[in-house]
Amino acid sequence: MKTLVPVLGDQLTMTLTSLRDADPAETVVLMMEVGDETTYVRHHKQKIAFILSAMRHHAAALQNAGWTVDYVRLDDPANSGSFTGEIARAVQRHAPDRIVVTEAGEWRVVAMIDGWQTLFGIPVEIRGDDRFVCDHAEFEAWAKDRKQLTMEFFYRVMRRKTGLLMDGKDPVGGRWNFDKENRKPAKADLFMPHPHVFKPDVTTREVLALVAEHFADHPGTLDGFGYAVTAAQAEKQAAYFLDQALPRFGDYEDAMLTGERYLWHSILSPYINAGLLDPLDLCRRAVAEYEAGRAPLNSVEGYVRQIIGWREYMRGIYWREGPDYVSRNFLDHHRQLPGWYWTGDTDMHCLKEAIGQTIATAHAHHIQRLMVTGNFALLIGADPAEVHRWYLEVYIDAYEWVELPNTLGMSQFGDGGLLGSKPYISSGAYIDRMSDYCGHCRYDVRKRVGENACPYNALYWDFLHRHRDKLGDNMRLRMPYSTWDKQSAQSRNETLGQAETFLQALDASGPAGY
Ligand code: FAD
Ligand code: DLZ
Ligand code: SF4
Repeated sequence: MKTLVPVLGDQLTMTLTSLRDADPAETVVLMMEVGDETTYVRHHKQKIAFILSAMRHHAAALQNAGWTVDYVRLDDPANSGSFTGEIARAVQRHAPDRIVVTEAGEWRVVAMIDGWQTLFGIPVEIRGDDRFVCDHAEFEAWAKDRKQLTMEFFYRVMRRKTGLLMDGKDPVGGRWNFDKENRKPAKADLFMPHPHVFKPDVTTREVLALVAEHFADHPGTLDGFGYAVTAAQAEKQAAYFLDQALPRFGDYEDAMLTGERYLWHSILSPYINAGLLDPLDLCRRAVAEYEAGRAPLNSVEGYVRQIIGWREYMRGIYWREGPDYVSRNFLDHHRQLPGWYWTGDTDMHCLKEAIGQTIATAHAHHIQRLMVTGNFALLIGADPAEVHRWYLEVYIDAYEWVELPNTLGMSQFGDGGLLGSKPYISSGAYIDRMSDYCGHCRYDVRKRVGENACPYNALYWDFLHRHRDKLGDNMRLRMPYSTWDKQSAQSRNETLGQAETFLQALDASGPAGY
């Protein structure tokens, strides 16, 4: 039976479920570079370059392994520009008896695939994606009937399921979570690891030229593009992380330093999410580092938790909450992001660093995303759907299934607290504690009012004041509300005035850059 197997840009895995029992002699693998995917948001130039180059390299790897691959390039004059249009053309070319596809990672693409059987009049088999530890039914079984979907409890289920860091029924080290040991600020260090920079080969250079020509108006720069684009290169970065960075990953997980983009993070998310690396294999190897005495438990547990905890949990939430999750706006926020979110051109040093490196590399680490750009967007009352679009555009690892719950849920409290019991907000004090940013800033992090007062400070109190009706009863915000209430009326008014002046100036600085 002749089978057409479409392989999407985040399915670059040799053992994909759609290919697993296929007969190479009876199968045509279809890979499609299409305008719809490159422009449904204005992806960062390096994100497009990474995905297209990795797709082209993966097609070559599949061919070397004996598969017949029909590859449609973006600049093919006959390219229809959409997955469905390309399936239609491929059905004409190959006259398959059926289509087999691994489920897509986005509601948008799921809806397209759901239409194919009727449209093309042949059976379409959609297979589960077992590159994840937890499937949809298992997440649903865990989540149903729970009032609060606490990640920590889900994580324990995943620890038991995978056996990672388990000593029989008990967690290794006697605790499930060693995060208390993971909140150290970092200092510049000569021995700090730096991720590999992979010199673009002929294929990547062709893609870089294509992206430069077709996506000149997208955010970011292509200068210095050095991401891995093959499974072998991604593996090289994985081995480097496990050897060089994992031992201090935990200690400095929340730290931020001027000019240091990566610290002890793995920089593996683009490869895991595109399918070039197996997340469970990485966890097993991290645990082996602990068992061999080469990495401490706080680091290894922290790493494992990010992958089988947070990553799986975010995916579960995305599929459980459905396609309209994107339009939730619990706090009724409608402000546009300032244009400098697309340039980094601001005098707030923390934001300049986080956005600057995002524009330069399409990457920022978790605390920059959560407590610098996310925190600021939440404090100013930015529209969560627009904030979601920004994160989906600018980060190389961003696909909606993982980006949306992180942004709209965790960072912007758009779902009213499904993922966290309180909003991730802070004044400048948190950023000062976890980074050296404030020492390089024209603003004074200790001041709440006045010309050079750190904007986060007044905005923080203004946020709490504005949302008292929705957040005032939140037990975890009792302390800050009580601190606010103890202020004199004059001091509170000065703070609110300071925030209002700042927000007016922000609005006057012009609309979003893109
Ligand atoms: P490390 O710090 O080395 O962490 C190890 C791994 O854990 C990562 O490679 C990643 O696979 C996983 N991980 C860690 N935290 C999370 C998380 N919260 N959710 C899912 N996986 C996690 N991650 C994405 O992969 N894609 C996104 O689009 C994305 N958007 C985000 C948006 C916001 C607002 C926030 C706050 C976080 C977002 N994250 C996203 C999570 C996290 O920031 C990135 O996974 C991480 O920065 C990737 O860099 P790294 O590989 O060096 O991670
Ligand atoms: C993100 C992306 C981009 C920029 N381009 C393509 C593409 O041209 N072809 C493709 O197959 N996939 C691309 N992707 C990834 C898809 O958007 C992703 O596979 C779907 O959203 C399903 O998760
Ligand atoms: Fe950011 Fe405020 Fe610190 Fe400046 S003073 S770096 S704006 S937190």
